[in-house]
Amino acid sequence: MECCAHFWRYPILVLIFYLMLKPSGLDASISYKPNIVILLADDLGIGDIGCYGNTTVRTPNIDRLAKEGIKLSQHVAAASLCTPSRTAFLTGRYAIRSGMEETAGYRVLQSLASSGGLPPNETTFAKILQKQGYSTGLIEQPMKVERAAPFMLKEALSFIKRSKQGPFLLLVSFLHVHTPLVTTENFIGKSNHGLYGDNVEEMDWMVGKILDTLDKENLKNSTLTYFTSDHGGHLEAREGNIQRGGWNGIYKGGKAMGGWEGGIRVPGLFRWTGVLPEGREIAVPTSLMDIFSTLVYLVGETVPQDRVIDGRNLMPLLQGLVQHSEHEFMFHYCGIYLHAVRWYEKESGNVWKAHYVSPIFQPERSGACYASKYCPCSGEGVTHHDPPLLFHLSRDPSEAKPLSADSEPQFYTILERINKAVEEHRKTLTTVPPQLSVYNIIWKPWLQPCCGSFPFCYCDKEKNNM
Ligand SMILES: *[C@@H]1O[C@H](CO)[C@@H](O)[C@H](O)[C@H]1NC(C)=O
Ligand SMILES: *[C@@H]1O[C@H](CO)[C@@H](O)[C@H](O)[C@H]1NC(C)=O
Ligand SMILES: *[C@@H]1O[C@H](CO)[C@@H](O)[C@H](O)[C@H]1NC(C)=O
Ligand SMILES: [Ca+2]
Repeated sequence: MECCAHFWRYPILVLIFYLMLKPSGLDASISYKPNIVILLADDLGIGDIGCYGNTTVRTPNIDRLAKEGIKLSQHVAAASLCTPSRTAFLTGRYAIRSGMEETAGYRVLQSLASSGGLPPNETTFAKILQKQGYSTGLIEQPMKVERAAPFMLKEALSFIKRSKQGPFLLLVSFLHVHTPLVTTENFIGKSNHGLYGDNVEEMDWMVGKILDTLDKENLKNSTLTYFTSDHGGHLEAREGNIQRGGWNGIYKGGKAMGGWEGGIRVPGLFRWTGVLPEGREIAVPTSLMDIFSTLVYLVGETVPQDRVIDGRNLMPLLQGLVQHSEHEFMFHYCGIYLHAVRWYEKESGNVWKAHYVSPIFQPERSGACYASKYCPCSGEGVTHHDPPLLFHLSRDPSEAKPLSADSEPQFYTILERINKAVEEHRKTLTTVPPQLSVYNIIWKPWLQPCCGSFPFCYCDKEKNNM
């Protein structure tokens, strides 16, 4: 099977995957190329973190990144599910462009485990950085293995020490805080929020160890450190009445919902001492896809010109050289269905969001799909809105009060502008072979194929074992 570059393919139980490449550009002066450390949480809610307003979960180390760097407060995942979000993150492109979004159809898959993958003609930032002489380490936590966290941490720290002459790219893909919440004894029962809180606090401890090592090795000023989550917390992850998924703070909805803010607004912290300001918050819309363009810029490369890249270089914004992000519109997909669109109106600073489709909560008004564990993207489980539900996101971040032509004089003008952007966006989409598909017209994300390795990450069908 033609699948992802071998960089991303390895058996589930292989703990660590290192790719050490010799610098290829002979004359490349690498002294100014920063090391990159990416800390990627799984299913973490934005409301679980101290520096994003949580007062009872203790995350002093993640908070330290905010204190010593930049906190993005409107950082948005390209999708509210693992695979499409991580695909977009790696490639700087909406997953629909690479066929890595769910499609609905009756097709029976021959083998779930091998039916799809990141097409080899997609370019990840890891590939580009390798070409620029970066040592690359991807460290993933194996599933459900006790003592996995300390082992994984040890590998991350030894990678840093081994690669400190630089430049290096370290991507730590936490299993935290996805169920089943494998947590070492030291942290069990220590938080105020049960096993979920324990798991968040354990991850924070791991982040702290990594930051301490960077400091100790004198790499703090030469390393760009980035912390984020692949999407929002999973509201429906419950065992009886016990919450096992994350908290999305003031934001409505969560994981697997295409448009609601809770599924896509995630923490975004950047630290690069001496280069980026410290303790600053940036509230304009930014995307997880931006890391692609940012890293490509930092290594002195240009992004691929033969395809649409949706991410934007964040450096000018992070350094405070500009006030606006380059994202005028963001498209919020649920599978292949466009559910909502965000419009950042730069002149006024207003952020609007129009929902064309939204999931039907069950029970009604519960804020999630507790009956089915995941909200669907299409079919009978969704409502189509005509006119779309429009929110003034900057004034109403909880998406509580939909606007109308009475309450918002510009109502139709705003919708017209957004509709036009959708039209233009659709023109940029090409037909690509679908990489993911399901055997039922009803979207079932837990059936999505996975090979257990990044960006396929942890599979929700594993939950059956709990
Ligand atoms: C903090 O996070 C926990 C765990 O997700 C959650 O239950 C709690 O409501 C949050 N507290 C605040 C103030 O956001
Ligand atoms: C790191 O940068 C900070 C801020 O610019 C500076 O005060 C400090 O001396 C630098 N440390 C090293 C080891 O270069
Ligand atoms: C990759 O190949 C597929 C199949 O031939 C094609 O549809 C797609 O446009 C290609 N993508 C890029 C980025 O070249
Ligand atoms: Ca996830």
